[in-house]
Amino acid sequence: MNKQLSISTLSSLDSSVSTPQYDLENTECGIVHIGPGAFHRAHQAFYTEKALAFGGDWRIHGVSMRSASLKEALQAQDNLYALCIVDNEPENHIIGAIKSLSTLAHDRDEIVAALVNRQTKIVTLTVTEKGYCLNAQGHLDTDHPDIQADLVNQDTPVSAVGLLVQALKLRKQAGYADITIISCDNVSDNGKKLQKAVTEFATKTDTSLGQWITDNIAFPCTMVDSITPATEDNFKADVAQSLGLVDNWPIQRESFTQWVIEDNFSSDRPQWEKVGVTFTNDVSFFEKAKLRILNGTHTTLAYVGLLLGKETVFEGISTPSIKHLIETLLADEIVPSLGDSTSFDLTQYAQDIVTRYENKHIRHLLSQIAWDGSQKIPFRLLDTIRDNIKDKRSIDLLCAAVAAWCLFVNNKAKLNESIVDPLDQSLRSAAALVNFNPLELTKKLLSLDTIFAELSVTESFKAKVLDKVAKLIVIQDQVRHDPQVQNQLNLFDLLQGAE
Ligand code: CS2
Repeated sequence: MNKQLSISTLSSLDSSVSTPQYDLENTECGIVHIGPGAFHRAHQAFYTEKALAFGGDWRIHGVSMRSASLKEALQAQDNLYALCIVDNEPENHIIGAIKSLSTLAHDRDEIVAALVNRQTKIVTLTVTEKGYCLNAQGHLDTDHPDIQADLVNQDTPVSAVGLLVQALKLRKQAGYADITIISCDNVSDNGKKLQKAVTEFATKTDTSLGQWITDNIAFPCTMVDSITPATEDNFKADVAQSLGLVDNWPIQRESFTQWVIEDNFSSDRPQWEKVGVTFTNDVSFFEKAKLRILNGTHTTLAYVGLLLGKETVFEGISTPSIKHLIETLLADEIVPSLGDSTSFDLTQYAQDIVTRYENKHIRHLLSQIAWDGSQKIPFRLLDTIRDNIKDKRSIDLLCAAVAAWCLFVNNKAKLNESIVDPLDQSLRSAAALVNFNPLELTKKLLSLDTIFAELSVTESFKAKVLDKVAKLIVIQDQVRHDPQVQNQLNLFDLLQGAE
């Protein structure tokens, strides 16, 4: 039986495994991270791990807003975990950056103390799109049940926004700011939107607090990128065999990783620039390109691929008709929406992303990417559609992706399967109300201004999505009848064309 990964068993690891290059016992926390999921542990924690070798008390106190599972899993191993780079040249890293873990439901006082601690200089967040409680206009959604609860119970917030405001209020009372709050989620203008949500919430409770936050706290925008699939049981077994130690929750990711941060801090920070992080005055082009080219095609692959019975990104991109659809979507609709760039070869960037999808070592489930569609589609597809309508470019395949989401919702509802999405109940209720008629459901979904904003009353857009739903229903039925037919399908031709 293998021993457990821990500080005391690190010395048993093969020399090819990288281990913490700083004093684990005596390096304190300088960062609080909210939402320590797989992506944080594969990306920001990786960069911070490497930056810790250059000194400073920059270990991380992780705060889980909902589940205690990570804290329970890692407490047996000194919060160490393996990060496995699964690519043509695999690497194994033991990450020690996370020093402590708390769960809001059980450790609230500990969490607030960490956020108010003068030594805490950075708060980073990966709470996913839904964690910001934003409305379709990018402002705080004051109708959100968590926000409504937190405005009443300001000392026991359940939202990340409410928790941040509580901490900043206490720091203001203590007489110091000296902290930078960094969103690391796939949200356009993520730092600006987080700042808006936090200051709008604070101002509702105390105008002077809202102004103090505006004047003293930096919310830099970022672009984050590394494909990080969820950990499955067979991967854990592989890691145990490879390391010779048991890791209760190892993480895997591709070798490609990128972190671009706006150089706007109201505190000191780790020496991230020494380990590959890009600092710039304007993140917007990096972020827009990545959100649209990678995340836009990821979401398209997820819903179109699932309709055709695919399970992973690799399977989807390996299907000629799907790859042709993705490449045409990029060339004709997404890349042109970004305009010309003198410093960025967008065509090459897009090709590189398709190549990343063809990484046979990565088992990235389409069902995972399909989570939270109502929260992702606005950033990944709708902003591109808006630009293309304005500039009179095609939106055919973008509308096909929206249509595939509508059909996905109907399929899940019809099977009475829950949808991982904050709107699960209302989406499935809407489908039931129209007796699971996909075209009727699509009309209902497109009328949701909380998702589609002004597109919910843009008739040309809605007509095109309905046309694509009708075409996808035919394709889905053909594939269900004869799975082999998909290799003869030319999705692009089938989906193109006026409604
Ligand atoms: C994916 C992202 O699950 C998803 O929605 O599109 O997590 C994607 O893997 C990352 O943004 C890649 O950087």
